[in-house]
Amino acid sequence: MTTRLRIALQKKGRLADDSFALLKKCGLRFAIRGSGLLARVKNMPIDLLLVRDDDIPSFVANGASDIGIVGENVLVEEQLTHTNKLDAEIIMRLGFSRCKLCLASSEKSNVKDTQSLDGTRIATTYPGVLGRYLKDNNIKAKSVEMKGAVELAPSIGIADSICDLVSSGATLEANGLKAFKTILESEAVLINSTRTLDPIKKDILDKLINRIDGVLKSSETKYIMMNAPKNKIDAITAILPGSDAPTIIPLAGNDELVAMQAVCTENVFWETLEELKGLGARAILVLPIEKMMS
Ligand code: PRT
Ligand code: ZN
Repeated sequence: MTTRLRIALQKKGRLADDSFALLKKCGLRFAIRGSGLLARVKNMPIDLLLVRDDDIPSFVANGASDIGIVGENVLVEEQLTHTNKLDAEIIMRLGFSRCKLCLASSEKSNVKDTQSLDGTRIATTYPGVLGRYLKDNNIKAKSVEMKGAVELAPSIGIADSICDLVSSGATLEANGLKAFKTILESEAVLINSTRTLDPIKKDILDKLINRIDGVLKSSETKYIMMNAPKNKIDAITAILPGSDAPTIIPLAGNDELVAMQAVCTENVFWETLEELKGLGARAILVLPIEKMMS
């Protein structure tokens, strides 16, 4: 039987689509169908274990899965609330599903900042992270644990403030709440355990990590091309974000302009293009890079 690396992923929810998309960009071919718990990758010795996100850290810790993709918020919460130390750690940050765990209160509430939390009740689905924050900051507030709909707690009178995940802020606003403190910043992370991995699985994992690294780098990296005045080459080179020496190509029959091309490893914003134009660059093109390997 071939040795296969097992990756635990959220089956359905806010992390699922981006996790599947990342693996597909890494060249993994698979289909998610029906209610199955396992999906087989067709072109690599990898199986996907499709579960609820909260189970991912413990599945990785107890060996039911070799690695997993989960929100850092869930990883930290599971680490803080498990009775035994959970053997799961971050291998790589993945940059999607970014959110913040925030303290928030109603605009009419007496709780306006962290100094006014003593003696009050805070509703949350994150008792572990909230408990650690309160303890580290010596705040004497009571945590009211809920399983969901935390944003409704102040209006129904079961808490004075809440501690919940925020991404766009629309949910807080719709419930008349305002964030006054971020206690954790989170994004999707790739996790494994500290156990020694079977050498065959280790090879598969190393290959996957290299590909993920390539996908993440190429998503920010752009190829930029333009025509530029010869006397502005240095000034233009200086503002190209995260690029090495650009390629300079003469233009037939033109003594004043050259073609410049460069790989920019950081985001190229509109502001940069406006600056380039201000320096006399013309016909500026920014192209995506599909794959990278250094
Ligand atoms: O079923 P399962 O247990 O697998 O999923 P789940 O319902 O527990 O989690 P899910 O799918 O909602 O979220 C999975 C992960 O996505 C979270 O653990 C975070 O790491 C990440 N994430 C990113 C978010 C959000 N953004 C987010 N905005 N998770 C939840 N929210 C909720 C938040 O709790 C609040 O209710 O969205 C609301 C706020 O959103 P905004 O945009 O209005 O601020
Ligand atoms: Zn969950």
